[in-house]
Amino acid sequence: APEVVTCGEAMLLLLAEPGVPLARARRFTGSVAGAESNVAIGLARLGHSVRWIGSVGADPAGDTVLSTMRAEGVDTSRVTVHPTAPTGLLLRDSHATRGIDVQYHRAGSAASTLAPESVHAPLSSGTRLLHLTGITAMLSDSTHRLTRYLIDAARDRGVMISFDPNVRHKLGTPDRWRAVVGPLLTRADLVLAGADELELLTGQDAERAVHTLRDGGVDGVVVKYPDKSAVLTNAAGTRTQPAFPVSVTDPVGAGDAFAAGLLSALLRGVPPGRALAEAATVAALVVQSTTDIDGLPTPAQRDRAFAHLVDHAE
Ligand code: KDG
Repeated sequence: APEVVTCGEAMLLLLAEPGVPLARARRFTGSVAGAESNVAIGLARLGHSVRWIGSVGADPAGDTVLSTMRAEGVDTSRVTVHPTAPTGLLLRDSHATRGIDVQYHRAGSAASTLAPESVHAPLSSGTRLLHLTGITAMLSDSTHRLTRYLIDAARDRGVMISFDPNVRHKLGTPDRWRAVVGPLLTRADLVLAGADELELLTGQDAERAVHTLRDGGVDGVVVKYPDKSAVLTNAAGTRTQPAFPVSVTDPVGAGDAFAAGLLSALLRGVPPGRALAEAATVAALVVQSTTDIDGLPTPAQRDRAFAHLVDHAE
């Protein structure tokens, strides 16, 4: 039975050659993107049993997504193949410093048709953690319902919920994000969010939002700041983890990598300070390689990088 369950849209990623703007790029690398599938792969590589719930089209892109998830050892038993709607597609470029150009082709995709009715027994008896992001809630009315259904199912069973709002402005106006995703935050046990995202979703500055969320029943809140530091506030207090100084090849996927690193540590009972440092290590590995997932480490690779980065940070 999977220890962790995630649910969301995984897309075929066409990644432009490094440093070349999307409109000028001639060569593209094929990979798989999707915040929740990234976290699923991250946790699977770190040795956890993970189920990813999603839907793909009956098309070659869907085959790529499914075979990639299966090759990573992720449980795809709840993934449906939609007979007519296509697999979502994402084109993007990558630069260390310039803004990244992202082009979605996902309106009406197979994943946007997901609904509570289409997912059979999402959680299993051994499931300890449900990880969700705001992206799924924003895809369509039915995926918004699915998100709330999964949250209810997890809460009924005492399964821990981690939630990353993952605000993507191309998916909706700030008002819509606030209306749809804002109310989901206090239903989670752990929230991982950028300071700007918390401000957008709660209308409060990040520090105040952390207190409001904790008063609303959220156990732990991780706020990620523009200087790339992360601050975890929970019952044990507040801890700050700076980002490790590494040279960035492709920053996309850092948040998902951080989430996978942190969730793995928490599932293993690692104390908060070390858990944050492991999360920052996994993020540092992902930004040093292209695509969202190439840099995601095995436990041995994480531990080796951890020793190296912590050494050099002192
Ligand atoms: O978290 C990285 C994601 O932004 C990327 O994989 C694609 O899920 C994605 C999205 O909706 O932007």
